Amino acid sequence: MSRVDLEISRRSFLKSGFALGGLSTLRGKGGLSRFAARAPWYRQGEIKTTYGVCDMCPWKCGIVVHSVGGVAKKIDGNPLDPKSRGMLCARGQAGISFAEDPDRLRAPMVRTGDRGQGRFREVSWTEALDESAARILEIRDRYGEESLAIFGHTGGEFWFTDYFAQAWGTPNAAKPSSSLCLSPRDEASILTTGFPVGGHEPVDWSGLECLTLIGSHIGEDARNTLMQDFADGRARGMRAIVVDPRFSSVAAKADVWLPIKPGTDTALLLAWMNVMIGEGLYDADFVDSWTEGFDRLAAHVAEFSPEWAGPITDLDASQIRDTARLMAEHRPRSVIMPGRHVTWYGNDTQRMRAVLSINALLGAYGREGGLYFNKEPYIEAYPHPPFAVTGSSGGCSAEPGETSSELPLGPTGKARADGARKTFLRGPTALQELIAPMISGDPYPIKGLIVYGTNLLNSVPNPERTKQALRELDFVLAIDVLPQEHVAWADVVLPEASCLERYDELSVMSHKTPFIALREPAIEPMYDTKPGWWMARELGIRVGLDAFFRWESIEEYLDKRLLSISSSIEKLRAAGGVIVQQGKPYLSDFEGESPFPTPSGKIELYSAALAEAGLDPLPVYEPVEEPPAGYYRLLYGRHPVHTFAKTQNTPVLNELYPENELWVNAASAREGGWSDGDYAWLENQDGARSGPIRIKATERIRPDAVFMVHGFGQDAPGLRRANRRGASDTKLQTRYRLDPVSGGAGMRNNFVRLLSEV
Ligand SMILES: Nc1nc2c(c(=O)[nH]1)N[C@H]1C(S)=C(S)[C@@H](COP(=O)(O)OP(=O)(O)OC[C@H]3O[C@@H](n4cnc5c(=O)[nH]c(N)nc54)[C@H](O)[C@@H]3O)O[C@H]1N2
Ligand SMILES: Nc1nc2c(c(=O)[nH]1)N[C@H]1C(S)=C(S)[C@@H](COP(=O)(O)OP(=O)(O)OC[C@H]3O[C@@H](n4cnc5c(=O)[nH]c(N)nc54)[C@H](O)[C@@H]3O)O[C@H]1N2
Ligand code: SF4
Ligand SMILES: [Mo]
Repeated sequence: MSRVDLEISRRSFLKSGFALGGLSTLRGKGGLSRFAARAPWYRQGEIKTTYGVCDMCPWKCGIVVHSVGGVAKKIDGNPLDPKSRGMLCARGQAGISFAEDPDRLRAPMVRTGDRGQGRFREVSWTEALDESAARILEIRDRYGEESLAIFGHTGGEFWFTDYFAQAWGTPNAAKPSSSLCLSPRDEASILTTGFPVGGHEPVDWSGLECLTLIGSHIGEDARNTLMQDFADGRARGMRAIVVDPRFSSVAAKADVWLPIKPGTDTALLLAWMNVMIGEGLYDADFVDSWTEGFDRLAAHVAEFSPEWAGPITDLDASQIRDTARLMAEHRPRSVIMPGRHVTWYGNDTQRMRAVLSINALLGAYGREGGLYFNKEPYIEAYPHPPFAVTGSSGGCSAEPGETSSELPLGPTGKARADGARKTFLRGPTALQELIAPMISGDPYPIKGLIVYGTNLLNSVPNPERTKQALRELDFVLAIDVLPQEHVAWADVVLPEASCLERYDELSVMSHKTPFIALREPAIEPMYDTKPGWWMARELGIRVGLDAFFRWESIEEYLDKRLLSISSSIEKLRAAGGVIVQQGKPYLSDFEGESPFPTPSGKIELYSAALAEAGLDPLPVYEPVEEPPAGYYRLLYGRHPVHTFAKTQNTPVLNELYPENELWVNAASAREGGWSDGDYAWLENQDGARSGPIRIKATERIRPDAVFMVHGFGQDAPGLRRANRRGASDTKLQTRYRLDPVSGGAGMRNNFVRLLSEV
């Protein structure tokens, strides 16, 4: 942290301490905390209960927040919420610690040093917003609306990436949760079944008899609902098959673990189909009624026997055959869970098509204990003039009614700059593909960037290229709660109030039981922070978009929307924070109508759309590049108490897991002369380095790969607990392979070696 920054934070720290009744300063001296220790929080005054939606990860569990005297004290799961069902994961419980992080951004700031130096001066909201508006108008006048890119994720992304972007007229709005996460899965699903998988993976857990996971690690991927569902399923005797190069937490709890060679899953999936079809184990009635192209698929997989796949996947042919039989034995109450983070090797849409085809062979779609049909809740949007741009930035929470594959045109007639038309077939705007145009100006210049709740230098591969883009841009606006690495590169920084301190857009969730949930403030915004909806509106009005921001207050906005379902904020509160609607989950609910909105009205095992585009109409196994001698493939994933790169500095979560480790196969570690607990530096195939990171020598990973938890190794001095702890997977991902169907960035094509010093 520079001297200037320290100066500022000390000043605002004292100011805010007094604003909170001196709480934080007294706590530091042990004054109030000694007193408070005697009375438990629930006896310290009147308890105020408010409803909310957890923002500690993108899963959006419903919460109930209890506060006393304007201070949040405890967060519980909302028992009426279909996602939390009264429970939360560790990160959800830590929401208060996240909000009370003393390193939070505290006031609007304008840059005084060079980009990247992190030198700012505090300014008023009026000055920060006037400056931002003037700069983006300047860009529009010189280059057009399209020249402003807007990235967003996390909580209030709707206000910027969806609403502001479409009103303003830029098709270059993107979410990391699309092309760096789930777009191959959802594009595969749209091609195959006509609809995306959707935000909540539609596994009908209550009657499921056999679950297969392909590299999805429930438990480390700590999505609350999934952990509950998996535990309940196992208690009922549900069988579980886990395919993962690593003995993950869920592999440890499964019936079968297949330690597959990384990057070969499509070969395994083809062999499973070969067995199911060859041995007549598939659901012939379902396939006859609801699929198209079965004969072509059958002919295609005929040569891909378990004996063919065995040496490719490094699995036994007999294990491949046995697991195919186990899956089929339980059909239709047997599914391969469509994963979530599926941008792995660049051929990901094809792998996902193979997964979905197996679910069709098992007859699982629309069947009890299989895969239900998600339904969108009914509610109207707040009335607004027609958008200048329609179409979607995609991600987990695209606005109702949008299809993720439109190619929107800006008001000046230009299409998205992410190369959708020439590089890949479909998919929402690919965030990482907007970086190159910022540097090259091709196909047209992108000169401005708004980054809302996106961890630009930790979530997007090749961060050195992103820094180059940040140097080239005319204007960068960062809206965040923490002084993350990329914030140091912004011209203007707007500090947001945390999710416990603000109203937000309603959470409108497609689900088996569609539902709508309220996020309301439990406490006042801390320091000089403001909610995202307020910032979007103030900026909108300043750039001439007043017609889109007619609402006088957020309460009026929410009440107007809720009125379309005969509700209101007051009624929603009285109902316990959640309104649950009727779903249409099973085939029988469609009374003979097709639930599959594909051109054929059926599940398209053979994709005519892919064939027409010159791409493989049936899934094909393509070998991936092998690590060079002396290098390991770099795998990465989650830790149960952290979310991406945003919680490493959260006091209670930092205490639980302060730095990541590198999983190295015990025998390979020994051969390399490394012991458990040693620290190593990592260097990738292009010479990029990160670390030092502690070695975890373990039998739980194959010898050809290493694994680390994503989100560590940050270079952000303002995050005093997280700065420079552990190693960064992102810094070692200097390259990715673009998925030609979805625009997803396959990130597991990077290799590392271990160095004892640098
Ligand atoms: N190397 C690597 N890259 C990855 C992944 C990986 O595993 N490894 N995972 C990928 C996946 S699956 C996804 S979904 C994406 C996730 O990508 P991101 O969403 O970019 O990841 P986070 O690190 O959670 O970043 C959230 C940002 O929002 C800020 N923030 C938190 N709360 C608020 C708030 O209330 N308001 C505002 N304005 N900001 C807030 C945080 O400080 C942080 O800067 O990353 C993808 N990229
Ligand atoms: N605690 C926590 N939970 C989270 C999140 C978080 O940040 N923290 N983020 C949420 C989000 S947005 C997402 S997208 C999900 C992501 O959660 P998942 O979809 O479960 O994550 P992945 O990163 O795809 O899965 C990683 C697993 O894939 C394995 N793997 C690596 N290579 C291969 C391969 O070639 N083949 C196979 N079969 N397996 C392989 C790794 O060993 C690892 O166990 O997690 C969600 N849940
Ligand atoms: S899974 Fe955990 S962190 Fe994510 S929304 Fe639910 S409680 Fe919050
Ligand atoms: Mo994700």
